[in-house]
Amino acid sequence: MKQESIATFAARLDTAAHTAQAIAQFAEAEGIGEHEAYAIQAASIARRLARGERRTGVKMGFTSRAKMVQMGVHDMIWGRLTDAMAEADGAPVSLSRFVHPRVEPELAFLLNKPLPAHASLPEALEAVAAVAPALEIIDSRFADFRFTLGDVVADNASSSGYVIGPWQDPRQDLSNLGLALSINGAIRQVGSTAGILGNPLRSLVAAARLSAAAGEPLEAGWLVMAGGATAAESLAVGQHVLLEMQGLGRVEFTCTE
Ligand code: OOG
Ligand code: MG
Repeated sequence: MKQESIATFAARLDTAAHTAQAIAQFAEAEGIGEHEAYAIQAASIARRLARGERRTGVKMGFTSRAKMVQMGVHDMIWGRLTDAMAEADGAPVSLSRFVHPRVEPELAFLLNKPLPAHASLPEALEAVAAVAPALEIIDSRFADFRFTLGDVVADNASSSGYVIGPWQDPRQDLSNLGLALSINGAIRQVGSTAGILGNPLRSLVAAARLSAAAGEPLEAGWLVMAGGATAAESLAVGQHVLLEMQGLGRVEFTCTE
């Protein structure tokens, strides 16, 4: 695929995100493979950085069976996070910047040193300064929230927003923490961090490998979002969203216009 077409698709996705206007899927029709899709993702994030956004880390996608089944995609993917996606814990989140937002329960890692490609599980834990319960707001730029693997990779793995709860000591067993996602006081999803690759630390190891392979090894100060532990829930104005995670506390936000 020509550099020119990569730039064209990157601009199309970036504009769709910027204006909250859905676009049609294109990866299958254009014969876009995984490698080209990641090139489009990189180019669309480069446009955001050129507008002054700052890189804050990496998100993992499809690290749980629940997410793969919900979206019909069966490969692990990753995307790039920027500071413009951050929303404050407990604060109102305006839904006006999204097309059709959804929320999912995640775990976030904060790194205190770089993490090279071939880190072991204990080495990965060594690089973690803190962990937090987290909510990811995903928003596909594709109509009806439907996409192929190539589309969703190009679309930065539907990255759109993230809310990080209170940071906690990572030196505890993170492999099977119960969690409940409630909307307006009603529990909508229950699960466990075990749903994330059997242990969310495996997602961090995978993030280190994939990000380094793209020439961007994980950096000190970066966040890594481990991926949704359960299926995602649709968001609407007026909703209060709460995630409670065993031993790690809670994180929440309210949806406004
Ligand atoms: C793609 C993003 C997947 C996760 O945590 O699995 C993801 C999507 O579902 O739109 O963020
Ligand atoms: Mg996610």
